[in-house]
This record gives sequence, structure tokens and C-alpha cells, in this order.
Amino acid sequence: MKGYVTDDIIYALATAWAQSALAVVRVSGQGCRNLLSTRFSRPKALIEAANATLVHGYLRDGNGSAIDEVVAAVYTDGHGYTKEESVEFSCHGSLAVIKEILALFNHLGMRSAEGGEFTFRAFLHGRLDLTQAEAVGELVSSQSQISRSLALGRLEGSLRGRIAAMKEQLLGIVAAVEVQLDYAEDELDEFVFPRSGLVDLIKQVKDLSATYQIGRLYRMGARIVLAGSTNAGKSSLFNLLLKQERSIVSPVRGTTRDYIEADLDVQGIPIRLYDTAGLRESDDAIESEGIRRTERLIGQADLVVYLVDSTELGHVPKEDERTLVVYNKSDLVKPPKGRMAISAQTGEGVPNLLAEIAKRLAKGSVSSGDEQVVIESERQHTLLENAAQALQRCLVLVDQDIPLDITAVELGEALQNLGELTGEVTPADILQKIFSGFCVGK
Ligand SMILES: Nc1nc2c(ncn2[C@@H]2O[C@H](COP(=O)(O)OP(=O)(O)OP(=O)(O)O)[C@@H](O)[C@H]2O)c(=O)[nH]1
Ligand SMILES: [Mg+2]
Repeated sequence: MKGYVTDDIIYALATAWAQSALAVVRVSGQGCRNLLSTRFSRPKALIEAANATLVHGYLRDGNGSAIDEVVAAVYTDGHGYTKEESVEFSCHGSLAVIKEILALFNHLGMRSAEGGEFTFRAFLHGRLDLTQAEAVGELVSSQSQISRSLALGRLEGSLRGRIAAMKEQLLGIVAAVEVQLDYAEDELDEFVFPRSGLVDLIKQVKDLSATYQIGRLYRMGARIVLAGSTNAGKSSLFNLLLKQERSIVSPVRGTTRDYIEADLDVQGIPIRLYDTAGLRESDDAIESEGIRRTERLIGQADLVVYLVDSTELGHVPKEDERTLVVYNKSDLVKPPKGRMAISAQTGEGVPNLLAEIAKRLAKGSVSSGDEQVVIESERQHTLLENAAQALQRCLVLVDQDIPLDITAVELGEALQNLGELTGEVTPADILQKIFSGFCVGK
């Protein structure tokens, strides 16, 4: 990367800036062990340690006083996270200790790393491609089991491998076209464009791109609003799902006035659930404001679970993609045939309801987290879409018998997009954005 040097030594606190039992401070860069050994109680042991070994000792300040007892995990050049000589110090997690260690490293002439800089170096040294570097961020910020598992798969190279295979297939097509373009037509047998290979490739790219929806769902989660008329049992269901008495339940209509929200997990999908004020005509100013808020939430929801009180069927909205009508109080009255029914009191029908919610949100393709390559990055989605479109245009041109040099342009465009995905040809400004806050080429 133009303008970026990796020969300075960087350091950073790898754990949270908070008091805890232990904290980890990382140092990376050629010669870091020599420099660190000047303030380490066992200099020789640190300098001569083999790769991936632990060295116990004390870090000392300029006067020779111990700052803390530490364990240094040593990685020699070509190994470790950054593939540079590096040391990870596990120290005690007191803020005073952390502060002193960071001050010591600064004093020794090392540079405090920018956010994402360790990962950026791992990328520069070829330890990770761009999809894996992104997976590091996605893994660290994952909120659900499935999101974590999918990100880990990408970090281990599942997406990298998938894209490499697609690129190889594309390069095969490009090579065939180039041979044809390089030689006069009469020197070669009649050229047949590898059409079926192209069709297959388009499907692969599109299929991978389509996983974005599910990846996003498991990452970002969804908003579900419990709505319905007063006394329908919204707060009862809310409490049942959260397994705690969060919302007030009573036979008095209009009990819930303002909405309450809480987080839960529905079959691996992170859900923000809202209990809302029951919908009815009201002269009460406060209740009316609550109802307005309910309506606003309904507008913003990914899914509205509309509860109907089976004992007094009032307004029943139309089912649509975003509205799931559920008949409550099935323990008292049998609901209409074929309709989703539950009892928020006994819990009857609730597992069915949760399965239906997950199915609706995932639009049929519920993930178990370990079966497939799924993307969740908008950048990757855009590049895959661009690649698919370029390949599709190429197919149209081939079918119209347009000269090969024009179809080759579209193939080149697709190749460019796949290259950007893995970071082979990614512009510096995009890299800078990905390794957030970190200045490339400054
Ligand atoms: N038998 C039976 N009673 C229920 C069921 N669900 C709720 N109830 C009762 O119905 C009454 C109203 O329940 P809530 O959960 O407060 O209803 P709500 O929809 O939150 O009502 P508002 O907050 O007033 O809009 C309470 O007395 C509940 O105990 C159910 O499935 N079966
Ligand atoms: Mg309520």
C-alpha cells in the first residue's frame, strides 16, 4: 500500500478499557522483542523465545521498578496475527496498570495503533484476504450465535474459497476468449463460447449475493411489534416470550399506555420486541398519544404480530407479508379454523408462533449457521451484484453474436468486482473505510 510503512512498531490494548481480571496489550513490528527486552525482567528469555511460546516476567519502568507481573505470548517474524514479530502481554486488568504499560511502550518509541491497524497489517502480509479481514470485525461485533458462526466461517476462509472458485471459473472463460482474440479466426477451429459455464457462474454469483438478506437478518436482527386491541393479551405474550413479568397485565382495558421494548432471540435471530398500547378510540390524551406511538412503531416494524382476542372478535386486519394475525386466548375459545392460535396464558401454540415468525423474517430460508457461506457486508453484496450484472450483460451479447472484444469488456468488469471483493484490486480509499479510522497512504 503506497505510503504505508510496516516497519514501525505499534501497540494497542486489545481488551476493553475497563477494570477486569486480566487485560491484553499487543505489540507488533520488526525488532519489538529487542526493544521490549530493555524493560523486561528476563530479556534473554524474551528475545530467544521460540514462536508461539509464553514467557513469564515483569515489565519495569525507567527506574527499574516493576509495573506488573505479566505473561508474554511471543510470535516470531512470519507468524502470529499480523505475521510480524509480535508480543501479546497478559497483564492484570487494573486501569492503573494498563495506563502505565501503554505509557511505557510510548516512551520506548512505539506508536499507538490506529483502530483496525493490526488487522490491516495481517491483510498486507497476506495472512487474511479482505473478506477475512471484514469477518474479524463481523465476528467481534456479532450479536447472535448464528451470526458469530457464519462470521467465523468467513474468517476461516469459506467466502474466500468460494470467491476463488468463481474467479477461477471466470478466468477459464476469459482465457478462452483471449485466445480467440489473439489469433486470426482462420488459425483456429470454429470458436464456441463456453455458454453453459457462464450461465452456471451467473447462478453461483447470484446465489451468493442473495445470502446477504439472511446474513443481514442474523446480524442486524428485526423489529417485531405486538399490536392489537386493548385486552387482546399483548403484554401477557410479551412477558411470556421474555420469561419475566416486564409489562403490567390486567383485565382493565388500556393498561399499557406507552410502549415497552426488550431484546430476545428467536431461533437465532436477534429480535427487538415491542409491547404497545392497545388500539381503540380514546378521549384520554395520554392514551391517544400512546396509540399514536403504536401506529408509528407499526410503520417501522419488520413484522407486526397482531393479536386478536378470540373471546370478542373485533377488528381483524388483513394478513400480509408484514402482518401476522394471531388469535389469542385459545384456552377459552376455539379460534377460527386454519388460523394461527395461541394462549398467552398457558403457552399453547407459542412454539408454532415462534417458528412462523422466524420463517417469515428469513423469507423461508432459516439458517442453522454452519451449513453455508453467507455474506452480511453491504460492500460485498454490491460487488457481487455488479459482477452478476456484468456477466448477465455478457450472456446477452453472446446470444446476440456481438463481437468477442465487446463481451470481453463485461468479463473484465466482473473480474474486477470479484478482485475487489477479496482485496486484490481494492482502491485505497475503500480499504481505508474498511479498516475504520485507520489512515492508509497518509
Ligand atoms: N384466559 C386467558 N386470558 C388471557 C390470555 N392472554 C391474556 N389474558 C388475560 O387478558 C387480560 C388482558 O391481558 P393483557 O396482556 O394485559 O392485554 P393487553 O393486550 O396488553 O391489554 P392493553 O395493555 O390494555 O392493551 C388479562 O386479564 C390477562 O390475564 C389468554 O391466553 N388466556
Ligand atoms: Mg398491555
